[in-house]
Amino acid sequence: MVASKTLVSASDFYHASATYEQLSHTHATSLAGTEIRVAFTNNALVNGGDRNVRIDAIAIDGTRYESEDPTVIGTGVWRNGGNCQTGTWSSEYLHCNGYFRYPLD
Ligand SMILES: [Ca+2]
Ligand SMILES: [Ca+2]
Repeated sequence: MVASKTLVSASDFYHASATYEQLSHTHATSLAGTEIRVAFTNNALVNGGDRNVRIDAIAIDGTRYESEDPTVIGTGVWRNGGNCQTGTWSSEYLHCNGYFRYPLD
């Protein structure tokens, strides 16, 4: 089963400050699965600034999953001066369109 929900729009999260914003979503139905993905879909250069997103962690039913956990796969993480790549980078940042894939246990 695939379920998706847009939590923020581009205008919501373009912050100059370094504060975190807590976002929440309650799904209308019960979900089951082995992973959850949080995607960054509007990467851009805006007035010379690079739009990125930092995700500290997600929490599902009280269980916290850190983005930098070595089991989390990131598909839009800038690495070693190259392009955004897929891997287990222990990063909280998505620099390009992509997603974090959190394994659920
Ligand atoms: Ca974290
Ligand atoms: Ca970017």
